[in-house]
Amino acid sequence: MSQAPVVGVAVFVVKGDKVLLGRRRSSVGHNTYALPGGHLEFGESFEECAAREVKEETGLDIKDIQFITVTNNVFTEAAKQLHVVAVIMRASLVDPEQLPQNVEPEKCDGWDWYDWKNLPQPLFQPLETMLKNGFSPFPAKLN
Ligand code: 8DG
Ligand code: MG
Ligand code: MG
Repeated sequence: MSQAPVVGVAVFVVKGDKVLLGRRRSSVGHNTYALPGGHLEFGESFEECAAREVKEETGLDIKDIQFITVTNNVFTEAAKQLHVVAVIMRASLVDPEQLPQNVEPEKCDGWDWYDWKNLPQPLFQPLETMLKNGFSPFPAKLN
């Protein structure tokens, strides 16, 4: 029997022209670079979920949390089949000097800032697809 789609929230935490990415240890997208994020919990707003997941995964405090877009992702290759409607948010740091911590080392190899023009490979497939479609979390001048 197939599972019902679930809602995910992923966050572009931006600092200058850099974004925060971490290499996944989870079975879906194993060893690919992805945004911090997770599943929407009962009663949460997208903004609340974004702030909670970023804090839980990286220790970072974010502000100016805005909705950007939504993507539809069907993962059929992992052992566990999964359909995620991903709400994509953008945010900045409360304190630009705050350093990311790898709070969930069983789920991620570690977090770092990457130049938008020089992203690590391979990217998590939903992120790769957004980029191929010309998406950028930055204003047009940086595209
Ligand atoms: P949770 O138990 O903390 O709620 O969940 P999680 O283990 O942190 O979930 P996740 O897989 O990191 O994120 C939920 C889903 O969001 C993921 O399975 C697919 C979707 N998603 C995208 N793009 C991205 C992305 O760039 N990063 C993350 N983390 N999730 C993304 O479609
Ligand atoms: Mg999480
Ligand atoms: Mg996560």
